[in-house]
Amino acid sequence: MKLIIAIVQDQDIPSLIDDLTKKDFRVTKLASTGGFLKSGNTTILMGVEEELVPEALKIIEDNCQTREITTSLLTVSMPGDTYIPYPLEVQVGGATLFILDVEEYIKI
Ligand code: 2BA
Repeated sequence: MKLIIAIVQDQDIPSLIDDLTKKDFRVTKLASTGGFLKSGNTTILMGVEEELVPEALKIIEDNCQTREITTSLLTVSMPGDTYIPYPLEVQVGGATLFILDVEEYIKI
């Protein structure tokens, strides 16, 4: 078995969870926050049999879009201790995935 950890944009979650559960994948959804943008995203945990990993990845790929986000994280220092926000454009997503081997899967 593999553990898929997927970090996904919040907007993509409703359709993604629907499609995964329709195909009988089990999913746990966690609220998370990106370190760079400091805004909310969603982390999903999925225990998946190895032969089903490609199917799970395809569903994730089909539901998770890449988006351009404009943020004003950066500030430019001006004379006289003034800081003005400087727009920064970053590309977020589709999804960031970690796929780990599961040593044991126990339900009690
Ligand atoms: P954030 O950390 O909020 O990052 C949002 C987006 O900002 C990233 O999109 C990337 O395009 C950009 N970004 C991140 N760090 C940057 C930096 N030091 N300089 C310039 N741009 C930077 P994604 O790569 O699609 O990542 C989306 C979210 O996935 C991240 O949100 C973070 O929560 C998670 N993530 C991505 N890579 C990760 C990793 N190696 N480990 C843990 N979490 C990760």
